[in-house]
Amino acid sequence: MVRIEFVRGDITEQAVDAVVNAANSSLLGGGGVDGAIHRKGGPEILSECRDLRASRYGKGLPTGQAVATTAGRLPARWVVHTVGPVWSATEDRSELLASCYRESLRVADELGARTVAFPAISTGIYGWPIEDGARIAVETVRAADTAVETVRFVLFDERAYAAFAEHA
Ligand code: AR6
Repeated sequence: MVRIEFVRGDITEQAVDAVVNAANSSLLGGGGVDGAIHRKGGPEILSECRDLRASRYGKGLPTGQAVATTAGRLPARWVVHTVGPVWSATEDRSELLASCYRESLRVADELGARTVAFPAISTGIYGWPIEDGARIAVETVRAADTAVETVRFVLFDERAYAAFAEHA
């Protein structure tokens, strides 16, 4: 079973095998976690993302899927980019959010990663309510069939930390 940790902090500072990026389909950067990862990781990550767009993902990375690059100047070895769903009050997109966690762990398994740090995917710019986002994140990771030994949820503020810690 995966060991789950909750910490308050910045995902770009995590010395783990892989950090997960809450990206968008373009893979070409944005704000929030995505902006921080590209800013601190440097241009190498973006260059690999451009290559992915030119090869496997001409139309962009679909929501709920994940793909890896190296991590440039970050302390981690790899970045796993995943695209969370935008929150909708009228449509249940929970399965797509769960898929982000599952697919990121599947990619981490392919890389041979043993420690993976996740942000609270979709709960920032994409507007997902933090309590629900936290529940889906923890339940999905707990149920995942993976060789990853430790998953660290890295929460940026106290409210997000409290929402995740509910599920400890
Ligand atoms: N470390 C950990 N968590 C963070 C950090 C950080 N450095 N920065 C923000 N958070 P978001 P999304 C928290 O907006 O909702 C981008 O433009 C934040 O408080 O990064 O999936 C992409 O390109 C929130 O709880 O991701 C997409 O267009 C959580 O991380 C879009 O935003 C996720 O917030 C993706 O939106």
